[in-house]
Amino acid sequence: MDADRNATAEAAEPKEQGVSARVQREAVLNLRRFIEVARGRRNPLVHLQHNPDPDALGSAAAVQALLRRLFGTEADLAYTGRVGRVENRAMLRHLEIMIKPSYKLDYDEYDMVVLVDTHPGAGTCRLPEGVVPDVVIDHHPSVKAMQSIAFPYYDPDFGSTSTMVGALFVENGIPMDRRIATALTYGIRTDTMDLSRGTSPMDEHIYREVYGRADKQILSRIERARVPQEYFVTLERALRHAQVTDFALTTYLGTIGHSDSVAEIADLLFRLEGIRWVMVAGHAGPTLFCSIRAAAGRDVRAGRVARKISDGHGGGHDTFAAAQIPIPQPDGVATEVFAETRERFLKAVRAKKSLTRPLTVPPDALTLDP
Ligand SMILES: [Mn+2]
Repeated sequence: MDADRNATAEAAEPKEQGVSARVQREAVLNLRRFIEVARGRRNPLVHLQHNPDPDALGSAAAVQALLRRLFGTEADLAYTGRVGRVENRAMLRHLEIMIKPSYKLDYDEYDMVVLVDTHPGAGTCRLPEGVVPDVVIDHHPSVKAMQSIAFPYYDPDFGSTSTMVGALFVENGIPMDRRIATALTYGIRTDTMDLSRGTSPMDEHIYREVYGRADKQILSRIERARVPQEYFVTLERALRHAQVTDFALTTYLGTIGHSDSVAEIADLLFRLEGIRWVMVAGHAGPTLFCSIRAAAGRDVRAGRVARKISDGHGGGHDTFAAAQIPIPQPDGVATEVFAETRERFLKAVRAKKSLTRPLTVPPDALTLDP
């Protein structure tokens, strides 16, 4: 067995060396460009993706630590939306990551803006009108040009933004404390589903480095964070409303406390055997939030489906995506917008509507009321 493992390790080595040589070359150049832009700036701001996820939180905390180490400056971290998921709130607490609501800040007071885990023009970017970031660090596929950005560190080959920021540290020999290593580990882990989706060898390489330095106790505390009763109320509704149509599962959560619930439930329901597509929706205020999951395959483009069902108010990756659909005000009815969105989704993924069955309850018990 040990011999086997050694043989595998040897066979993997040349490829691994190629990857790490490339990552290192690029990380050296990227750090140089980052320093060129950041040098002399006394008051930097890191602006996060809307409704920041662990990848946004981890990479932002790491950029803050990088600026502190390079220039001795203290960057503020600004966010819009909410940090909803309990794991993500536990991450903020245990890793002492301080984020400030964007509306409380005066952007004129900052002399540099770094945008992380999103980019101008993306649905998840809520930079105030007129603010042009100096640096953009992101891995989300983009169709927008970034000519106006002094340093666009942008590469959709990476599985997470945390990998990209981690590479700046690791490949340039910049010391990283346990707190930041733990934050980046959790960022990479969640964005790539434990290195199983949208991952490149670069992610594996950087992950190994940061995981080695991470605080495993804290990681486990974050992952096993307690959930409020509300979570089970939402889960029950998700199961009751779930319908399996051919190879696609759809469900409606009714009113949700925070937009992360749709993603959380989508991940859970995607485990159903035989399913290739999942769409979970719920509404908060005048918006229907949708989360989409897809099994990887030829011509599978979840991001495109998200854009299609939302007339451009969505996007994402090939196997996971999200959309925010406005509910017409003042008379729009969320359940009707959901029913319409579901139709468009099933059409977009070409699921046969005649093959519809409820996931758990008999059809006559099906109602979209909460
Ligand atoms: Mn990300």
